[in-house]
Amino acid sequence: MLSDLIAAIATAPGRSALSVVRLSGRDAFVAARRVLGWDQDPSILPRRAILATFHESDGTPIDRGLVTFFPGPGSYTGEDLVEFSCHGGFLVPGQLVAALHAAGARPAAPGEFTRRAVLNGKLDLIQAEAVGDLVDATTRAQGRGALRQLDGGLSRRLADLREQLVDLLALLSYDIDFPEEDDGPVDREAIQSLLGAVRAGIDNLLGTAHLGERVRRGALVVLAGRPNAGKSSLFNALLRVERALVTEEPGTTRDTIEADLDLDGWPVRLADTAGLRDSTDRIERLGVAVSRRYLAAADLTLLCVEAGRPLDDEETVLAAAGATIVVRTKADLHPGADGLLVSATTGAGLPGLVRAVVDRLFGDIERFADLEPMLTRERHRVALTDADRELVEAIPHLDGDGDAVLGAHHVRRAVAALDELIGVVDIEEVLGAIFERFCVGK
Ligand SMILES: Nc1nc2c(ncn2[C@@H]2O[C@H](COP(=O)(O)OP(=O)(O)OP(=O)(O)O)[C@@H](O)[C@H]2O)c(=O)[nH]1
Ligand SMILES: [Mg+2]
Repeated sequence: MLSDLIAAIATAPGRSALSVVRLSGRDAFVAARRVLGWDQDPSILPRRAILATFHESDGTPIDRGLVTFFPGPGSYTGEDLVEFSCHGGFLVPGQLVAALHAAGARPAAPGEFTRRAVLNGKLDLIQAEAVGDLVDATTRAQGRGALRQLDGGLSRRLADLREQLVDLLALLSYDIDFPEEDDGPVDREAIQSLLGAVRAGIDNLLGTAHLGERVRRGALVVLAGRPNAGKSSLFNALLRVERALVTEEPGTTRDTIEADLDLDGWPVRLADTAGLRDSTDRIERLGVAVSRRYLAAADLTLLCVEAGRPLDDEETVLAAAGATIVVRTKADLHPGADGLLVSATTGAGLPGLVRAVVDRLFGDIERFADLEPMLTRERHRVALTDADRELVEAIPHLDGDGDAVLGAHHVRRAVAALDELIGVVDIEEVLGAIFERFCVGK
């Protein structure tokens, strides 16, 4: 099915050597030919770049570049699609899009190309999300994860689970339709073990959600500790730029400062906080309250304590809390002290700290990733939790005395939850939520 014709610039705006403009939908080739000034179809070779001149509707040349025709369904969107490579910058791509609009296309909405790819079965929803994640990725780990998801690993795993549930439904309907069959009732143990297998599969996937979401969004690492402990200095050293103010005066940092950081290929959001102490200064007190909120939300806390100084009571409590690494700061001033020693001044110990942080946050991934594709979004987690809840509700109805009709009803709802997740049912609403965050031309 070909839908109305859309056009948009697919590359980022601004000065650049090249830019790509996409055109997709009904009569895409007709509109393209008008812009190319071709009266008729000079035997288009699918998926081959052709050197051509692009024109405004009055015939004025805009640029000379490459044009590639992708006849549907063998295109990204599944429709007839044309890609123009033109020179970048502010003028040419805009003129080219305007010419395509004059030739009958309308501006594409954000994510509309990928949305069409989903509607035409070229990608499922999980893969479409991965397209967005790959474009948004800033670290190697995020890129790897998105690519694996785009490759269909998670989709296949979910489709397997769905298929097992459909098998289960078939067994149940047989039981409902032919309860008195001579063969005897459907084997209850087979039903229970199939259900158990699906629940175990769901459980394994849910076990990956925590890390998958952490990789996609970046882990929140909070620098905390007493005033003057060297938090802001460490923040700057890790960022390799003087971002936060540093002074010898305790209580320098008031507002929490955040920065995205690529730690050895892993995504981290690093936060520098106000030093923890009871202060009479109103503004500093507000800052400390914010620090505590960050501490509560942290995936990992780096508790900064000057080397050689024993931990006080509050630090001892914080150090014992789950995800905390005690970092011994200003090591250059305290040679021979114990612990994870770092010096923001000399840079000593920083590589070891980075390794420790990455290992604590992401160390489990290698173990997981080989076994299961990972869930990367709350949407995935919620859908699988819903599916599992339905299966739990089905259990009491699936033994010999239960109501198989009711059991089947719950299993069907579990299938529906998976369908919505993969995107095989009426998904307009889900699509809307996913694609509104895409950029135009994707
Ligand atoms: N010699 C040495 N001095 C350091 C080091 N790190 C920080 N300092 C000094 O310690 C003082 C406090 O550093 P900050 O980074 O501002 O400490 P902070 O923990 O952010 O302090 P507040 O924002 O007040 O909570 C400054 O005078 C820094 O120059 C270090 O590794 N070595
Ligand atoms: Mg500070």
